[in-house]
Amino acid sequence: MKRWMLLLTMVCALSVGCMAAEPETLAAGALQVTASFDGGDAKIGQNILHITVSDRDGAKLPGAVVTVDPQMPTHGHGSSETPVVKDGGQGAYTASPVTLQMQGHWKITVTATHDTETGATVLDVTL
Ligand SMILES: [Cu+2]
Repeated sequence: MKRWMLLLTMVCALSVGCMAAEPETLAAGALQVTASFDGGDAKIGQNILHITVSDRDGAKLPGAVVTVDPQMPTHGHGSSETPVVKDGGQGAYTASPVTLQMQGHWKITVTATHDTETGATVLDVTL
């Protein structure tokens, strides 16, 4: 498990995506989860989140259970709406509405579960 995470970190460091300005990070877990806001940037109000889920070998993974949990850590509350996640097939998922109802710092945790494996990514957004 530890060796896998080290490998993941190395792969991540070598890829262009991780060096881009996108607020995207890989968190621990066997599944690889990416998430990006429709149109590039999050805005106050309702957003759409595009999510991909891959297995540890990078193969796209449909049929995962994906949840999106937006929280404001400094305010101690979450979103005013619960995002609905749709499986678009071939490892692509869409969450809507991802409602960020006020200015400030949001942490949006995207978690995927497939059989016994999980993976997550956390988006840091300041509006
Ligand atoms: Cu708040």
